[in-house]
Amino acid sequence: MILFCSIRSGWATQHAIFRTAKMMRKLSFLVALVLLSLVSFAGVLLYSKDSFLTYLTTTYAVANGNYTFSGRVKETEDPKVSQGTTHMPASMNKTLGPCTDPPPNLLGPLQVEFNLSLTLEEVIKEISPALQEGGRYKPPDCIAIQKVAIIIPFRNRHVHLKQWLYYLHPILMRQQLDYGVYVINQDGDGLFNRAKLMNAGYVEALKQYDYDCFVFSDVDLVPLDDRNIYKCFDNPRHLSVAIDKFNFILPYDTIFGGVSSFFKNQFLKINGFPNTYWGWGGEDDDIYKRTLFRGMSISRPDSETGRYKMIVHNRDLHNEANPKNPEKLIHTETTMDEDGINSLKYTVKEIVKGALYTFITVDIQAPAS
Ligand SMILES: [Mn+2]
Repeated sequence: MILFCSIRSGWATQHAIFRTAKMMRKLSFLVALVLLSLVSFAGVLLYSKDSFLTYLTTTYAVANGNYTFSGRVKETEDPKVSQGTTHMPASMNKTLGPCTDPPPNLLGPLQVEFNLSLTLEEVIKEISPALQEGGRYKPPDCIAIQKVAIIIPFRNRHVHLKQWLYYLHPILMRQQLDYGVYVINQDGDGLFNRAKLMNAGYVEALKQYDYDCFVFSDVDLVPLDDRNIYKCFDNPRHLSVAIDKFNFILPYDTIFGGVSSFFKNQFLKINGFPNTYWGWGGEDDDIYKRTLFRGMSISRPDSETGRYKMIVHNRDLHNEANPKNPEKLIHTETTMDEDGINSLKYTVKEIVKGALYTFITVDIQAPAS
């Protein structure tokens, strides 16, 4: 019995080993099957994810109509990397977050005196270390909320410009804007045309950088409060609402001169500014009417934040008040479609990238004064 059992158990053991081997073969077959299906499942997943992405990109491009191929490519890039490629090492950019709104280091009310004794060289020495060539700036430790081109229509006002630069650059830096300063200099001594120069400034600034906001400023206006942010808003903005020259009140409700800001799409919506207002006056009222005719309103800071100091000066030569300008305003609604950025003609004579600004001299075919 014992022997039998041992024989039997020996047989049983053999049998068991045989069964185990058979099971092992079965098992490894199963494992291989599972692995194979896992691999093919992963393949299907990857493929469908890819085609899903392609599908998304395509519908987005179609839905947005005017999206160009490069625009679509940009969409898929890492925004942090693409934002900073121009000026900073990639390793730094990875850690940059968006700048806070409002900016943290604003001072509020400011002291501004126009008896600045510094020479332009001294102003350059003081301010240019923080800037890139051509008067460009990006906040070093965060990504700016807007890319702003500051456009200054100009002729023969270098003394004013020096003071504007001295006061504005530090303010704009504290406002943490990704900005550039463009001084648009009218060539020759024909009649001055502020609005046409600003149109040319819009076009030229866009050739330099992908700006989304445009601030148009007279050269003689300096803000007295850095909470008046030089950026764009839901509606075109009038920034210079309380100027010392006008006892810090709006001279009239619809005034839109001095300093204003437009998003690119707001500017295009009104066909830019008129090109046909030669000499002083009227163009700012035309721009105001364009804005209303296109269903927008004027945004303004309060009269505390919007305080300005204006450099006192006599009316420039070749910029006398033009009596023809006010009557043109009656027709803005019909003229604005053919007089604007779509009819702008000028030639660039020279572009100089200085330490504090980009100086662009343009021939705007001005009539003799
Ligand atoms: Mn002035």
